Amino acid sequence: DSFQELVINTWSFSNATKAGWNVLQKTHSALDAVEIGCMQCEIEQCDGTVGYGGSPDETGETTLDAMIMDGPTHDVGAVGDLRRVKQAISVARAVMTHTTHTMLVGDAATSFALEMGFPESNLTTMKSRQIYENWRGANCQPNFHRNVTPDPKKFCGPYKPIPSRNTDRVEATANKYISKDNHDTIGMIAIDSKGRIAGGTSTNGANHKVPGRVGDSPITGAGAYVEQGVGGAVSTGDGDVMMRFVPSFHAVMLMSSGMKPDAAAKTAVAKIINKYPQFSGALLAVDMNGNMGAACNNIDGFPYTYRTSKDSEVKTVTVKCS
Ligand code: SD4
Repeated sequence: DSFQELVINTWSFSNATKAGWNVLQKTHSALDAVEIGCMQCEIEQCDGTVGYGGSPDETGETTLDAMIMDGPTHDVGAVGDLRRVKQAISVARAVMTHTTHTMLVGDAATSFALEMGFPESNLTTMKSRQIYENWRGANCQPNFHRNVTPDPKKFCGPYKPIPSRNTDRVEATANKYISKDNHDTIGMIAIDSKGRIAGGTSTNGANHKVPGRVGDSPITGAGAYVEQGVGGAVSTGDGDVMMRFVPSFHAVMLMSSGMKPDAAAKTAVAKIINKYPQFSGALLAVDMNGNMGAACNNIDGFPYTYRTSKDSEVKTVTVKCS
C-alpha cells in the first residue's frame, strides 16, 4: 500500500471520522468511507444541522442536500431539497451509481429514492417543530432570507415582490447571517490505500429557508470537490454566499498549481471575504500526501477532525479565523 490512508471531515464530528475510518479498513474504498462517514452524522443528527429533524424551512419542513464525488472517475451524485427520506448521502450515491445524471432535486428526488428502495419517513421531530414554532411566533416573524419591507401582514405569505433599489438588495444579501449553531454541514474527504480520493457532504441546509432553496453542499465545486492526483476540499457555512465562489473548486485548482492546502484554503476564503466580509463559513483542504489546511470567517474557530494511517486515533484541530 503506497498511499497513506486518510479520513478528514469538518467540525468535531469524530464519530463520523471513526465510522469512515473503520469502513476504510474493511473495504479499502474511499467512496465507502465518505458515504458511511457522512451517514453516521445523518443518523446522529450531528449538531442538528445534518440529517432529519433540523433546519426547518419557512413552512416547518426539513429537507436535505448531499453529494458524493469519486476522484478516479470524476463522477458525482447529488440530491438537493430531498424530502421525506433520511439517507441523503446514500441517495446521492445511488444517483451516481444508477443514473447518468449528477443531481436530482425535490419531490422527484424522493420518487427516485423510493424506487431505489429507500424508506419514506417524516423528517420532522419535536425539536425541529419547536425551532419552527419559536421562530414563527404567534404573529409571524419576518424572514431574513427574504428581502421584503417589514409588513406584518406579509411575513407569513403569500409574498409579493416589493420594488427595491438594486443596491438595497446587495446590502441585504451581504448582511445575511447563519446563526453560529447552524453552520455545521459535514464535509468529508477520504483517500484509500490505492490512492483513490473521494469527497462528499450532507446537510439539512439553513434554518427558515424559502422552500425549494438548495445550498452549496450538493453543488460540485461549491460544497465539495476532489481531483484525483491533486487533493480535495469541502466547505461549510452560509451556502447562499459561498456557492457564488465555488470555493472547493477554487482551493483544489490552487493546489493543482502547486499551492499548499493551507494557503489554498485561505486564498479561496479571502476571495469570499473580499465581497462579503460578514459571511460565516469555513473551507477545509487536503492534498494527496495528507497535508491539511483550513480557513474560516466569522465563526468562533473552526474545528476539523481526521484520522490517518500514521495516527492511532482520531484527532481534532481547531483553526482560528483571521
Ligand atoms: C448550506 N452550507 O446549506 C450549508 C449550511 C451549513 O450546517 O453548513 N449548515 O448553506
